[in-house]
Amino acid sequence: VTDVLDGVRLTRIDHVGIAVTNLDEAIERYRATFGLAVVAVETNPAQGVREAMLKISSSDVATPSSYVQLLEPLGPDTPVGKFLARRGEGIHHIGYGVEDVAAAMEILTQQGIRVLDERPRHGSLGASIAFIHPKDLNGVLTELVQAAHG
Ligand code: V0V
Ligand code: CO
Repeated sequence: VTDVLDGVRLTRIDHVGIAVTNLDEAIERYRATFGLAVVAVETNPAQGVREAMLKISSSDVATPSSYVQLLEPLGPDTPVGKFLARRGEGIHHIGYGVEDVAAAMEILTQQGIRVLDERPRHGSLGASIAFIHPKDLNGVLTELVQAAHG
């Protein structure tokens, strides 16, 4: 259980989002370098991306996996398209796990943190997600991830 004074409880690092210019080449690079398995490649028009989730498997079965998320923009006037034009390829956001993304959004809004979404959005692998403005978290675009199936 969380409350406003304690803030939002983060459960884990779900994924690191990396902006890339060519998704297929980036997938091959990360596969060849780390042997990561591609568990999903999805187009998300609402977020303006085609993205791949590459699984970092934990050796401890009790620990949930985390992911590298490779993000290719669908066009220049999208969050990742603007980021690439401004900064080039690199870390775009970090996604933290939360138990209840809607509850988390409410707590953060009450704290005066700018939540960029009015309601949870569809994320990869069936997750519910919401973004927090980078200027309110020390320059880091931050995503809250409520995974599918709890
Ligand atoms: C922009 N800025 C960033 C940033 N993007 N700072 C850190 N990390 C980023 N990724 C800074 C930028 O340098 C400017 O700072 C300022 O914010 C305004 O930038 P802008 O280019 O004018 O961009 P805005 O304001 O139009 O949009 C920035 C925000 C936007 C963050 C509001 O990108 C957004 O709503 N992002 C959330 C959605 C998203 O990113 N979706 C793609 C991932 P200065 O120069 O003024 O100091 S989708 C995903 O992860 C999914 C589907 C999933 O995980 O399942
Ligand atoms: Co993400």
